Amino acid sequence: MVKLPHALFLTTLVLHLSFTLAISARGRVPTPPLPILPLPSYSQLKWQQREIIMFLHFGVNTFTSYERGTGHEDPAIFNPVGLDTNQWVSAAMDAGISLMILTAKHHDGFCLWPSKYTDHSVERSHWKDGKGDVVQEFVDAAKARGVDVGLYLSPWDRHEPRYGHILEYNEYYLAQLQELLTNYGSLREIWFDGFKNSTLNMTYYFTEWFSMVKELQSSINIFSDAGPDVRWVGNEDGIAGTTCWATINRTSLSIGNASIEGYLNVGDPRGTHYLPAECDVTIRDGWFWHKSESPKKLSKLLQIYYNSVGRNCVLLLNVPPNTTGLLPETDVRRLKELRNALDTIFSVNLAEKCSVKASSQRGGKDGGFGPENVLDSDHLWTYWAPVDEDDAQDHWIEMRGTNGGLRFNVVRIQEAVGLGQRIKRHEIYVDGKKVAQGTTVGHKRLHRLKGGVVQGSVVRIRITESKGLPLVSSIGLHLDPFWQPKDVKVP
Ligand code: FUL
Repeated sequence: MVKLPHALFLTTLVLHLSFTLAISARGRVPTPPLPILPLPSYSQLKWQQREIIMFLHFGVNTFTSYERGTGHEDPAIFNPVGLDTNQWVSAAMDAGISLMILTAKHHDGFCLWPSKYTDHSVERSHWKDGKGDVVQEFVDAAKARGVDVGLYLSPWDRHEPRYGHILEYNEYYLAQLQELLTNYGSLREIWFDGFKNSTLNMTYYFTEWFSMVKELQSSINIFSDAGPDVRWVGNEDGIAGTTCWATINRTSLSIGNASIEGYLNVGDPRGTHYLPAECDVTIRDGWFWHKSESPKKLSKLLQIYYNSVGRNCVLLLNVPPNTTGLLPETDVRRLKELRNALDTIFSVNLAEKCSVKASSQRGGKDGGFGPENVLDSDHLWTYWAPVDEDDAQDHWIEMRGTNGGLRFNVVRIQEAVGLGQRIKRHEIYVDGKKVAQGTTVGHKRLHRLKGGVVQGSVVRIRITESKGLPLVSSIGLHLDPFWQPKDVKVP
């Protein structure tokens, strides 16, 4: 018979042992690697996943056919008798777009909402006898269908007499900003255009404006040449640098400074801030609607997509409403064509049918960081990670076609940017032959192969240089039927 003190001792020993074992068993589950700073914010990650955002330039310029109004326009000319913001939203949704940004006020100073601080607005137009509010109709239509909204409010104002009087104008601008940020619910992006072309001396109090924005809406992204959440890409052609870091030194940036356009285009591997670039470009020649213009060809839009989204940026595509207040049918059709083309190219990933292996994998087999993660549907939080000790700087991942050869002309690579942008250089091989190489990857890197369609059975992606260990979240091999480089015979 066991005496009581002995029984207690034994029970304690058993409990202690099983606890220790449990801890050590847990202790063997491989943990995610440490991130490499700077990291994106939650709102930046969400923004980057949108890939395409719709921009809408609308105002008195739509009726005068100017690109930059003088500020002397008579508000009475603004009369979009058939305005239908539902049609705008339908066009965006059909194109797979989840965020739309409207010019609440452009450089001419005319306000699309009845601002109480000026009468240079819809209030003095004939539209709805001066009782309408375009911003409200836009927001209502979008929100009713689950589409997010953002607004553009031009700092340069050619109408407002306070412009040029620094304190008064800054207060006026801030007052309008507060109207927009408090009366229309949640906004996902606010656009501060750095452009001004004025002889008047004007300093903008961006610091105060930005602080007020964040105070009123915490999940909003602020766009300007210099962020703080989204930066300009340095041109209005939809072209990011072939090297494009989401990181940059914010202290080297200033708003409206043409000399930093190159730096904005490329970013900085040693950047202290995560500040990804947005590529604004218009579907037509002008930002505003002009009768004589027509939308860009599908091939041009696809090229823009590859050069922006395919280079770690977001594409902000402007589609201007016409004088009726509708998006032109030609443009709506082109948007649909773009969506269909993107779906055709990217809905099939030939790599999914491949067996996949890598140079090494964190935590070994079944550790949770294996190369199979690049073929699942999560393009952010499941990823392939090599082992920590592997400092050979030749990390690779290989896909082998199971049923005969692979035939593709686009390679997609995505990094687990939630843990920091890392890859500096990479190369792509098909059956041992190099078919493409590049530098940064980031959220998404697309290679349209210069040699056209390749056929082969083993595709190897080598990461030859990175900040710390590379973490690859997704890989795709795609066939783009719209891509036929000149002078290349299709096999
Ligand atoms: C520029 C403006 O001057 C254009 O009119 C347009 O709004 C574009 C998006 O930004 O700076």
